[in-house]
Order: sequence, then C-alpha cells, then structure tokens
Amino acid sequence: MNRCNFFGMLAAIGAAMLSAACGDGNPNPADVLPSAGQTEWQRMEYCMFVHFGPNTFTDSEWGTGAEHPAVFAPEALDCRQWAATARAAGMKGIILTAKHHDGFCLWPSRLSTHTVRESGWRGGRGDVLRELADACREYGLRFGVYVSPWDRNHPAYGTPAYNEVFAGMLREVLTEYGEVFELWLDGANGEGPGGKRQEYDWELFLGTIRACQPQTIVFSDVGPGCRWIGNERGYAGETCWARLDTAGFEPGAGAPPTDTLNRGNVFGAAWVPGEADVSIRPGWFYSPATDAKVKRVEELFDIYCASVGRNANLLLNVPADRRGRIPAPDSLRLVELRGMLDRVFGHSLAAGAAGALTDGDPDTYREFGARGGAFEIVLPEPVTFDMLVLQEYTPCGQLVAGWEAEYRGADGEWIRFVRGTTIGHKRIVRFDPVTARRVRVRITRALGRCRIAEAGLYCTAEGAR
Ligand code: FUL
Repeated sequence: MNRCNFFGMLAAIGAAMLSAACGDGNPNPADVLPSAGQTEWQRMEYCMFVHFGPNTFTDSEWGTGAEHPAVFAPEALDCRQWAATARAAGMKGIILTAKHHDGFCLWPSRLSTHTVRESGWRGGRGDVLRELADACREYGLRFGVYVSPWDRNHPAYGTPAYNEVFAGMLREVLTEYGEVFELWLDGANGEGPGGKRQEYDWELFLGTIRACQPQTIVFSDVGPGCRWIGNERGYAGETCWARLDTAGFEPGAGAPPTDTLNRGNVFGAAWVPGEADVSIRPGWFYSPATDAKVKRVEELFDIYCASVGRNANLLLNVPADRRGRIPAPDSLRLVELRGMLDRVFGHSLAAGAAGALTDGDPDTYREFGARGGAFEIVLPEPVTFDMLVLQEYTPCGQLVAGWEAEYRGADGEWIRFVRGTTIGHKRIVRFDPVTARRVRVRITRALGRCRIAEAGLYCTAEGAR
C-alpha cells in the first residue's frame, strides 16, 4: 500500500467510527459529516491572506502577464514580520498568492520562465514561498498557497498542455515546501469573449493535490475542502449551511449562484464549509493610494461576526507593500481588532453556568432531540450583555435550523430578545443590551438530533465584566 492509500484508509475508518458515534436512528440527515481535517480547519476560524507579486509594484489588481519580471523587486522582504503580525493578530495561518492571474511565480518554478528567478531579485536566487513556509513554521502558523489557474503569461494557456503545466506547478508547491494546510483555486477569469479558452482538468488538479498532500483543504467555488462564500465583502449568509450540492458544478463560470454559495444547501450532499475572503484595504494588492483607507476596527469587527460568527472561516487579506513588509497602518489595525476580540470574547459572562454548554470545550456538548428543546443559563446575579455565541458540535453534522433566546423578566415571563436559523461551527449575534439573571435558549427547528457544544454571553461595552 502506498502512503496515500494508507492515509485514505485511516480517514475512512475514522469517518465510519464517527458516524457510528453520531448515529441516532433517524432517517439520518446528519450523515453528511466533515472530515476530521475539515473540523480542524473550521476551528482555525481566522487566517491571513497575503496578495503580493508584480501588481504590488505596478499598482494594479490584475496584471497582464506582460510585465517585465524585474518589476518584482522588494527591497526588504521579511516574511517573519508577516508571520509575527499574523501571530499577534491571533490568526492561525497565512495563505500567499504564489501565482496570481499574471502568471508570475513567487517560487522558481521549473515550469515557467516568468518567476522570481527571472526577476533578478536577490541575484535570481530568491524564493518567497520558502521564506514564508519557514517563517510560518517558526511562528507556529499553518502555511497555505493560492495558485491561480487563470494564467495570462504562460504560453501553453488555452491549450490542453497547460493542464499538465498547472498540475506540475501544484506538485512543486505541494512537495517542496512542507505541509500546505489549504490550497486556493481561484475561479476568476477575465479573458472575455475574444480571449483564450482553457478547458480545466479539475480531476487532474484534485488528483494531483490528493496524491501529494491528501490532508490539504482545497478551496474553490465548490470545494471539495471549503467553498467561496459568494462575495468579497466578508459576509456569510445569516443562514449558512456547511453543506452544498456540488454535482454538475465546477469552479468559475460553472459555479452555483453566489447566493447559494453564501447560504449553502440545507440538504446538500457534501460537507463544504464556507470561507469568507475580504481585504483590509479597498484592493487586494498594496497601493500607496489606499494607505489611508485601511478598514476601521468596527468594520473589521462586524466582518468577523458576519463570517466566523456565521459558520464561515475569515480569510482577511493584508497585502505586503513594495518593501515586502506588512505596512504599519494595517498591522496596527489588526492589533486593535485583536484587542477588541479579546476584550469582548475573552471571557463569557455565562462561563461555568450550564455544564458542558459553558465549559469552553468544543468537544463536550448537550444533546437535543429532533424536536428541539431548551436549556437555561442561570447566573448568580443579573449581567448586561449584547452578544450571544452558540456553537454546534459539528463533527456530528449541522442540524439546527431555528433557535431563539429569551430572558426572564421581572414578572417571571420569558421575553424573546433574539432569534436565528443556523448555528453550525459558530453563531455570533449582537442585539440591544439586555440585563438579566436567567437566559433560555430554545432550539425551535432541527433536522435531527442535534448537539450544542457552547453557549456564551458577552458585552461589547468597554469596561463590562
Ligand atoms: C479574485 C481575484 O480575481 C482577485 O484578484 C483576488 O485574488 C481575489 C481573492 O480573488 O477572484
């Protein structure tokens, strides 16, 4: 048995054991489950995207592929500074645009003549991928790569031979830089009606990735590891299922409608959780023109709640500048956001009040029947809160389709203050401040027996405890 088959067999045994543990005798709408790797990925929640390449130096978003490689000339590339920044921001990994649509490779690919090698940077011996992979390891971050299938430089693009070229490039990045936790296959293509047409061999690409690193989470419009959330604003749907129907679809022009990607499919046949990508600046690449347009911390906090808080991972783009460093306004903003997230979510006002539901452990949970149910958080004294966080135990699926939260009023009546549909890995909701000692969460609709892992109450007001 070769190495890949062995890992595949282990994964299959793991999945079988898990569904036995989750089994509940229902017609089993829960049988679409995440792989162990997808659960681990969803628990990462927040990562850094870095757009960097010739566009950084030409002030463009989409290069033509005709740029002279020498335009790529960072004077002070420092991937350790990127990693230190991501780490301080509480991000769990970094995904770099190893090759954007202009075709320029940030590693010295043997399959292209449009790379760091031809740029003359560092005497043609530079390799940004190597430097970032090493920095991520040093800072305890996961390392990921974005490789654009659309290539405006490669002479083979538009012919069947390009598929082999692209597969070969995937092989290079997946075999020469250590573990790659996520591989981003961008579906974008701007060739237009008169442009080159490439029939992508997705089977070949996915097979290549599986053979090199079977654990890599593959991002595309339709997964299979995780899916695009359908917009570049960082907003998942208020209802957001991790499941998706992918049959008959493919990345790019053949993808499902963006509102489907945004919400997922309640009975979707595959587990393909959402990833929300958004840039901290107006563009994806660095431009001096956007130095004063870095998103405000309140805006980033809202994005965080609308992505991580709606069952999707947040991939926040922080472009490196022409020196090859994360610029100061961006890193400052990331630290501010971290401060706000820690201040608000660092301590739940409900900690310890409801057993497994409030123990901070995502692997302990309380089960509810297919008809739903309720749980109560009883606090020693009244607290003021304006945020509620709920988490499902997703290794057994995503089952909750409706819930509401109430507090007990002065006359003993239950007063609803918020309600929603899906929960999934995490649901964060904000509402007008409530002061109460007793809070009740009711699961009003479930697809089957469901499991709630965590429930937390938080307050955004400064100085709240
Ligand atoms: C899009 C690309 O066209 C943008 O340039 C950027 O890379 C974004 C993340 O994906 O499809």
